[in-house]
Order: sequence, then structure tokens, then C-alpha cells
Amino acid sequence: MLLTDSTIIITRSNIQILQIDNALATAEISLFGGHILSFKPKHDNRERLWLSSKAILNGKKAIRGGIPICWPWFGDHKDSQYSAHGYVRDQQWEIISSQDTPKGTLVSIKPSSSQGEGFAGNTQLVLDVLVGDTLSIQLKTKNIGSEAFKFNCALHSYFTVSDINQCQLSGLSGKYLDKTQGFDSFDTPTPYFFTEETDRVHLDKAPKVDILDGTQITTVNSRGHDSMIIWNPWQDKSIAMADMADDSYLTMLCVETAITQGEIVKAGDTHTLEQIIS
Ligand code: TA6
Repeated sequence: MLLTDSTIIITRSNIQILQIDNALATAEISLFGGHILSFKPKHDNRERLWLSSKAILNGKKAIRGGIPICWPWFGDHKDSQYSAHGYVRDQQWEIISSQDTPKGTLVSIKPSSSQGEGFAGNTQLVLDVLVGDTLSIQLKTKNIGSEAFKFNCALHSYFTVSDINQCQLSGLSGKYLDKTQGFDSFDTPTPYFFTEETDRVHLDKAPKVDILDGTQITTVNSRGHDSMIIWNPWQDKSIAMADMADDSYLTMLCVETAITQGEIVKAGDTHTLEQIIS
């Protein structure tokens, strides 16, 4: 079934958005990009995701905020002719099915095509989203070819915070690669506060990361990952980005569940990257 009692499709600017409203939560998923825009559990009615007030919803440019799907590479491609973060976050997706269950509304979507320039794998890509007390996102990469392939990916989640200067992360340890310092390696700080542009690939398969924001805690559970990326562009980069208000870095933080070190998928196998937000 494409739509259930809890789901409708609306059009906003140029894009189709799946709106979910069940007994446990509300959510919005843009079919452009397969891009979750909003998740608000009804037990506290607190929006978990951050969406830029200047996000460009034209059905061409990847949306700033929510949960961009970075696939089948993360960050820059070694061939600069290909855009960062892969080619599915700026293409049209379609609904495979949706189902209301006691645990929430389960929606399965896929991109129009998971083949694309810059990646040779023969794949089937599906995103399963369960909207309930928590938001469970599973990005499933199936190798339907006859040769193994290596890929990277990320659930590039933007979280809303009251003030980045008062925020603290817990749950990360070990080394991280700092993109702002030529990807040099550093030790994860404890306590983990934010005072400047932060763009870090933590080589820590942390199963749980908490965003401590005053009295509020947003928890990010992850599986199937080899790293966690933490990103806040800070003021200069926010000013430089057309789809971010100048001071919007103050109320957002990216905590991303990712494969950045290369995952090999053998013929017939499926890799699942999962993030659960509560
Ligand atoms: O995940 C962090 C990052 O790779 C940053 O380096 C920054 O480029 C961010 O992603 C946003 O990338 P985008 O292509 O969406 O502007």
C-alpha cells in the first residue's frame, strides 16, 4: 500500500512531501532526495531535526537540514567533476510501500535510480523509515551485481539545539580526523563543547551519542557504521552559505552516522546503515 490512514502527500514549492501523523509522532519526508525534514514525537512535542529557514526547495538543490542521504560516497569524490555526498540526495525518490503498525508508520522509499556516474556498483538502494516514539532510519544497499563493490554513505542528520555554545556531546571517544586541519588526527575532547567551526570524522563506532542541550537530551543510536561525523559550520561558513541564515549555526548541530572508511559489499549481500533518533 502506498499511503495509509496516517500518511498524505502534499506539495510545497516544487517538491512532494509525505506527511505522517500517527498516535506516536509526526514527520515529513521529501520525495525529492528521500529527505526526512521533520520528526516530532508526541510524548514531548519537541522537534528533533533542524531545517534551514533559507533551505532552497526547488527540486534541484539538496535541501539544507533534515537528514540528507549521502550515497554512494561521503564528502568529496576523488574526481572533482562529481558533487559532494553522492547523487541520490538531489534526485526524485518514490514510495515503495507504507504501513501503519503498533510501533508507528513504516515507510519504504527508493531513488528513481541508484546507478550513477562516479560509482560502478550494481545496486538496489532502499530507505526504511519507522516513525514512532523514536525515528528509525535504515539505509539498505543491496549488491545485485556479480562483482563486489566498495562504497561510503552517511545519514547526514541536522539536529536542532537551543544554543550551540551551551551544547555538549557525550558518547564519543578515541581519535577523530579534523577536516578543518587537513584531516590531521586528534583525541576526542572530554567534555565535548563547541567553540569554533567543527568538522570531524570520529573513527569511533559509537553505538550511542547524546546531544546534551540544557535540560534536553537528543540521543542518536547507530548501527552498521564505521564512523560518526560532527559538523557545525560556525559563523563564517554560515554567512557564506546562501541556504543558511548568518546566525543559524547557533541552533544546529550535525551528528552523522556514516561509513567513511570504505565498506565492501559482496554480490548478493546487503549493507544496512541505521540511525535511531530519540
Ligand atoms: O558532514 C560534514 C560535511 O562533509 C562538511 O564538510 C560540509 O561540507 C557539510 O558536510 C555539508 O556539505 P553540503 O554539500 O551539504 O554543503
